[in-house]
Amino acid sequence: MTVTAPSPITPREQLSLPYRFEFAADEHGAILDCFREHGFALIRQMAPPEVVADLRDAVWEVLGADDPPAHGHNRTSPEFVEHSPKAIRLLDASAYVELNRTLFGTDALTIHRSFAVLKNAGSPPVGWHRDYHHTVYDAPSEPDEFLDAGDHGFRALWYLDGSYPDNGGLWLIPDSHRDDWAGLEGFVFTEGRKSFHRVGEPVGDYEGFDDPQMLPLYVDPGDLVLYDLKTYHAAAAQTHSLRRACALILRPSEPAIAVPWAQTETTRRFLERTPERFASFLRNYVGIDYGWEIDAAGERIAPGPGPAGGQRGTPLRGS
Ligand SMILES: O=C(O)CCC(=O)C(=O)O
Ligand SMILES: [Fe+2]
Repeated sequence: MTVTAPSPITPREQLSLPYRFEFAADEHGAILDCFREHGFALIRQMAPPEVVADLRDAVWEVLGADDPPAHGHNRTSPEFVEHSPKAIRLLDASAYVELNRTLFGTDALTIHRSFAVLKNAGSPPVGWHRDYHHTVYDAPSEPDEFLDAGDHGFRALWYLDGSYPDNGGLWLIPDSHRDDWAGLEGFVFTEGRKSFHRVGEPVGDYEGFDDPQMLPLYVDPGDLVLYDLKTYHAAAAQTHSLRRACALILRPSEPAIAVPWAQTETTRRFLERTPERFASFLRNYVGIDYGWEIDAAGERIAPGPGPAGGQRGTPLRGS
């Protein structure tokens, strides 16, 4: 593959950093060292093809089958695992579960949260952002602030149709998870360091891929992308084909985490129908209810028309 200047996309075979960031599924120590040091790691072929095939079907069934998205549209499900019995098959990717056991130092793991993304050709880029949801105001006002608040939280994404820089691909900025990361030269952060934009340009999440610190990832189906909640990332425009992605993120089963929302009906049904062999992963599972939010006075607001109930439309960006 040759690339003509000034394309910002580095050809796959030339992609290089002064350290290794691609690993085999059993290199736990090296994976976690890279993840902690540089804020990300790419693990090759961590899920077997039959699990990937089931997940691809699951994303399509949950987000596309009844009503395929039009050209240029994308959809997300913020509680993917609750909507398709095939989604939990990710727990049959034993290498993934083992990696989490090493990461957390315990065998007792619970599903923390899950989501799915379906993008059709023509979908716009996702601007640079981080998924970290710290509480900006006096008290948490949205569910993500309970689930994505931890200083050591992470995302673990499966790109089931792959992710490539010239077609909707995920890019990230190595080392940007560090609290002392200074930002890109010539850019300023937006409020709460959620994103950044060029000095002198309107405030907003930057959508360019033209700074040398930005790293394009080449992800094949079955590969796992692991990145810190504070690592800045973005996705290019989806020029052609469907792109299905999902996540099933784990955490230690104990201690239970406190959340202010009541169990949703979808969560209740999911817990009831999930086969016994996965029961240990459901201990202290809390689901998510986007209908929960509070106003400035701390009062609970009644569920609105948003993505509560688990359907479609949670923004892709982390804000
Ligand atoms: O790959 C993408 O489309 C963006 C993913 C992303 O930003 C996220 O899942 O937080
Ligand atoms: Fe994100």
